[in-house]
Amino acid sequence: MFNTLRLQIRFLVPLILTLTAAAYLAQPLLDSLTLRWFSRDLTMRGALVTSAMSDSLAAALESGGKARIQVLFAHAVQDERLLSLGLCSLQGVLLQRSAAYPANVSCAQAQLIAARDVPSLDLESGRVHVSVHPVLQDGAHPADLVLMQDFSFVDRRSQDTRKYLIAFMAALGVVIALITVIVAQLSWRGWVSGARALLRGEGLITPLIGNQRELAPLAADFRDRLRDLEDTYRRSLDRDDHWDPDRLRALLRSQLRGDELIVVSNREPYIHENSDAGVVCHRPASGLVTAVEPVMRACSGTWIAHGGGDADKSVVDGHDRVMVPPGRDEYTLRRIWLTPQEEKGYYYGFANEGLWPLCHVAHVRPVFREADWEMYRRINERFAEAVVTEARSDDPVVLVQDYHFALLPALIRKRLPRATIITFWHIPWPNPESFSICPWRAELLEGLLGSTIVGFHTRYHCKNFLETVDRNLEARIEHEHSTITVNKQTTLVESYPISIAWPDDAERATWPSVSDCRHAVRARLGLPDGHKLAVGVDRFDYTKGILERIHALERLLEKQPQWIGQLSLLQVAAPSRSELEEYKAFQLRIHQLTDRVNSRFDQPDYQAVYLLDRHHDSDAVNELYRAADVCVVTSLHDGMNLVSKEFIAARDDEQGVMILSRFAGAAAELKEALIVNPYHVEEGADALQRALTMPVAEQSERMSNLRATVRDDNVYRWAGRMLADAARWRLRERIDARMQTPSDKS
Ligand code: ADQ
Repeated sequence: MFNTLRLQIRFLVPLILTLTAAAYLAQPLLDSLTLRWFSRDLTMRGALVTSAMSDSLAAALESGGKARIQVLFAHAVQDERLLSLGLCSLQGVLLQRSAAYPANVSCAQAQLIAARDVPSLDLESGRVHVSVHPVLQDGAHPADLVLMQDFSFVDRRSQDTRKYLIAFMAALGVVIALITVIVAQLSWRGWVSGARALLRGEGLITPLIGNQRELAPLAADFRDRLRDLEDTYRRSLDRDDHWDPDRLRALLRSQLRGDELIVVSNREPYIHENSDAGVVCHRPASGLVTAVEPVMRACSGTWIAHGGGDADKSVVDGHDRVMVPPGRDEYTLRRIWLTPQEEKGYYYGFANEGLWPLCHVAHVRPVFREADWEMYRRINERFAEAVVTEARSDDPVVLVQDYHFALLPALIRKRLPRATIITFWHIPWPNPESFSICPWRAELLEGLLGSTIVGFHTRYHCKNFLETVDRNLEARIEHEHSTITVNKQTTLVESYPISIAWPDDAERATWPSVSDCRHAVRARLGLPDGHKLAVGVDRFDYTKGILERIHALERLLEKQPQWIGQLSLLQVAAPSRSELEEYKAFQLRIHQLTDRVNSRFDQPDYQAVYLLDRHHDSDAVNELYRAADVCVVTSLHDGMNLVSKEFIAARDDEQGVMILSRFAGAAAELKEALIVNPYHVEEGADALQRALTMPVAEQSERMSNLRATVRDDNVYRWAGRMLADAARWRLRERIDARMQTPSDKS
């Protein structure tokens, strides 16, 4: 308001001054013009007076009646504007003059003055107009009449005109200025609302211009160009080089300006459990935790998760919070408590008997129960409340993790409309046909579309998601920009391949050497150092292809019996979801298969398969990777698979071969691995043979390329790309909010 006023004053004052100056400059021109007009009038008047007097004057001249002429003159000058008269002979002799006629103005002088453009003469009494007219009668011209009329009124009028002109010009200036300002204001408002509408994507340019429909393609084009620029910028960032914790922190500070980070996941990053030695804390076997924990340590903030450890309650404060990692206190863990019944419905039931098999093509039927769905909704609500409680501002950055919280983004959006919500789906997204099995598919999609960004590991999963939304909701989908708009809420759907934190020099310095690891692992199994080991590290889950892996080993031992007694598969399987029948049956089946294969290739001090179905700490897992000749990942379907990346990071000796399922998201990045179809047992056996016989030089070549990929595409890049996209989105929303008028907001 104040700015507008200042703008108007700045515009108004110079305009008025300019017009006043123009009035001053125009005055002389106007004076000379009006002088000529008046002069012409007086000359004409003089001609009329002369014409009226001509007969009488001619008669008086003829009769020599000077007195008669005087009477005529006296009679004529009774008109106050006619000051004096003089009668001149044709020879220029002043024959008669009225009383006021100046004696020093001869007939010749009068003729000269009368011949001027403006025939005026300044006398003591004032300015007079001089005109000379022939006295005519019956074609004869006996004399000339000199008339002197009052001309002083011209000066008076000129002064008046000047006053009025200046006042008029000043008033005109004010009027023009006001009109201009009003028009400018209206145009500006029109432009602003047009721009606002453009940003909102409504295609309106300006009410002043009017025809919205004609301008809509132009507005859409403008928006597209903006998005293209943004996409190009994003891609240029993707090619960017090194990402580490410092860079991630810097990005948070610079682009999100210290905005707070809240992570929500079902699995907690640290579990406190009672043991004989008291309360112990350990990290769960979870790809999500492996990836997100280093990000959280870099950024700090709050991680909200289910407190599942039997000693979890004993270490939290009055607000169910505990600082972690233990002893380093880098971020807050806020625990949510679930009853066994809630866990059964929400976690085991809807999430793991419904959504997990729904999203993985592993030929296990999803089970959807109404009661599980109700519990899933209720627990999503509970976590939404916790997000609101933990948020210190009304626009936090919330990272929602995984399929346990499909409803959470919309629930948070309802409570914190300005929050930036990034939802990352760690598992595959199925095609629309598979997804349509779910009775609550629309609700799940609507829930997810409360997010600012929905992230998947691969473009393929993004494509499936876009198609699923297209099939199930009334939504505007822009495939070229990968966005979905439902009820004015736009969500970016993007692929962010997850990864691990690349170990730094300090961490690597603590690792035992590869030969020590080889020796230690083999010694524990009673095997010689030269014994070949293929290693599998997984949660004990039917999607991980453990069965297919053992079949491939069995086939190899059939085809290449020289390996019997020389080669074993060491499979570590962290117990997972063992409460579920499907998992129990699967785990039992793997034990039975292991027993069968082991008895088939039985030899003293030798097992073809060593199955260690227990949790290992991260050092133990790293030791296994370094001890392995081959790492086998044969997932039937996997969002990414971090075991493959961990194995590569562990092999700083650049030895060891990676066998990787083509159905794991990681296969798109780890091209130098031996890529296999896990369902094809023969192919699996051949890949094992190839890996075991691969020359050292080839191993080194492949491994160094794999290492470069995982080092560059590390988890800080994963988080950095998402947060940078979120930051751009926030900026756009802030600009949009600034453009909103109160009526827009209401
Ligand atoms: P997960 O299905 O858990 O992850 P994955 O990515 O392989 O699968 O991660 C497993 C993690 O658990 C690894 O860090 C591994 O070291 C650890 N682990 C496995 N067995 C263990 C054991 N016995 N003892 C200790 N630790 C063990 C989900 C998706 C994946 C996706 C991740 C991350 O299913 O596709 O890669 O999230 O997004």
